[in-house]
Amino acid sequence: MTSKLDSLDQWVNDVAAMTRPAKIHWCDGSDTEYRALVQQMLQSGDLIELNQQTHPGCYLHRSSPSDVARVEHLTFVCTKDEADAGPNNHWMAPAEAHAKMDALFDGCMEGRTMYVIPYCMGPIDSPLSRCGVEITDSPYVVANMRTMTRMGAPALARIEREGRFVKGLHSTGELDPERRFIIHFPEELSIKSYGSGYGGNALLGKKCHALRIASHQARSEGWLAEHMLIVGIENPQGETHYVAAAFPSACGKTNLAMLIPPEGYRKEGWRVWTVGDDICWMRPGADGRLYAINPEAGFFGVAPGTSTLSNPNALQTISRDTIFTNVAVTADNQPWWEGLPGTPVTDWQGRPYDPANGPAAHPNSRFTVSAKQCPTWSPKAEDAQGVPISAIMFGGRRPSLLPLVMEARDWTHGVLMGAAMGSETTAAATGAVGVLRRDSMAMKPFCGYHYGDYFAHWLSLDKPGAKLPKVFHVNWFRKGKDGKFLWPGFGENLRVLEWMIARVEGKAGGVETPIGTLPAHGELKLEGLELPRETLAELLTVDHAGWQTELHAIGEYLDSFGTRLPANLRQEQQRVAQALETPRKAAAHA
Ligand code: GTP
Ligand code: SPV
Ligand code: MN
Repeated sequence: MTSKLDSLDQWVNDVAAMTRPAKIHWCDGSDTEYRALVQQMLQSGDLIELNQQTHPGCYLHRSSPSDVARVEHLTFVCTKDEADAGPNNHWMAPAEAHAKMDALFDGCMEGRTMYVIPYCMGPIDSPLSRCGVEITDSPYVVANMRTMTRMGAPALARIEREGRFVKGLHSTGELDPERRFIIHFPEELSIKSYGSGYGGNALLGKKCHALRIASHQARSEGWLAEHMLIVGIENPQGETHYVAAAFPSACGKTNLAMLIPPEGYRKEGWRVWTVGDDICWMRPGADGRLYAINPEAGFFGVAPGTSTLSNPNALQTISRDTIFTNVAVTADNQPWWEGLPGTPVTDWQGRPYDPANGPAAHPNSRFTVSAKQCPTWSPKAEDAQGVPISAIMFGGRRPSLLPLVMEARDWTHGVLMGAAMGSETTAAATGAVGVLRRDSMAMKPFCGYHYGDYFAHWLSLDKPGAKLPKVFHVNWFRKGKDGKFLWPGFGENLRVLEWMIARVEGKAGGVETPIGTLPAHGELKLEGLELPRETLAELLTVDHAGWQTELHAIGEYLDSFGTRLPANLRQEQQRVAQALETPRKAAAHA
């Protein structure tokens, strides 16, 4: 009998014949292997040792200054039929894309080591997990994949059992932005990435596999692969509700996943459990509820802004055994970024720090760390069955109009809320920052197929027997006339989550408005928070005229998906638009 690994061996041989490495290394994921890789990278300068007294096991990596974020304009989804990729993706014909990439890969590993990384996305024994193999010439990628996935021998054993895995081929190449492509072949379960060593472009298990390829697979298999955090909220009675939240890149997923309750809540006995901070795979269980796993094993989190005030859990998590990418360094060789006390002496490019050159740490500088080091890491995060999801939240950076929180009246309305999501762009991708764009379900850069089909897939989960989560939309980023955030955010967001959970449990009445249900007067607990009455009123106001304009824009946006847009989603948009035309009490808190 031929082994299921034959196809893997065959592929590895084919890739080696094309890239012509000096050596092939099969990664086993062991500590010995990791230590050897680190030593090698310290010697080559790929890693710089940080202060081992204050930050044991911590290293700094400086990427090429032109390679600091995902490159959405160079990211392609190559389906046989162009229409299947949708207007939300860049497309190339598969044959053309293979030819283009193989020309770049030709001989690209000469004189170097080719690493073969078997990995599992999700707990190794979970039926919801999926495996892949990444081939790369970057030891930095290997070190990061070891932290971000279950890499090595157990994954290889599962691949041998299942025979099916996602093939990812990566080479750092010359780091020339003109010769950089991140290419997906969802129908072949394969990825080719050339010319970038950065995060989402190069750690192929993450956005390429766990979102673009997985979303495509999930559609045909009846599940969801989403750009969502997963957090457990335990009340003083010891009951835990799990919530999944889709916020666009650099919009607060890591922060919410590691939330520290305000003092009053802590005294009452509320606790928060981190299950995931970036990606969520969900599937309907036998009881009709959605069960979720975090396919990742680590965090690749935004460094700037991470502080004892904003995210003490993250700060504690990254106090040891962490790889920092593109942060600044202090005089005593500690990692530094904007938001931390102290002063930097060296910026992210290794130059003496000069404010005239911009921030000391790159705005998209990141830390890579094992999730196990997080003080609030949930034991349920390793549960093969996943956690049941009680509520789904959507949210983005909306400086105006969008209230602090609103609840969808049913699943269809919730899908509309997700589809209509907008947010100001951030430094997580190259391009302009602070521009409002639609980012449906926070998946604009990650949905591996036509958004119209994706919305239809979401709607299709609402079938007899389904016990779907309640859907909410939140906005932590509403600004006042002075340009400052109206809502304090961070730990205080638990107040909003408590209301949501009360709604799930049928313990809060809410106020119905045309755009959804908002907290009724007094339902948001604000004890211990100095929030002026007028600010709260502003956060919970429904501006009818503004919303009419918004609904019109949402309608136009939905129409851009053409005939694949599900008719009932457009009808839902019309229902809300019509409800807004009926004069009503303008504000929940008037
Ligand atoms: P990716 O890893 O890029 O997918 O992003 P993420 O969603 O995990 O981003 P993260 O949590 O690291 O977001 C960081 C940014 O959001 C920082 O600029 C934070 O200051 C800001 N942020 C997070 N939570 C809040 C909040 O409640 N209020 C406000 N105003 N800002 C917040
Ligand atoms: C994001 O940009 O949403 C990230 C970072 O989480 S990356 O892995 O680079 O995609
Ligand atoms: Mn992300």
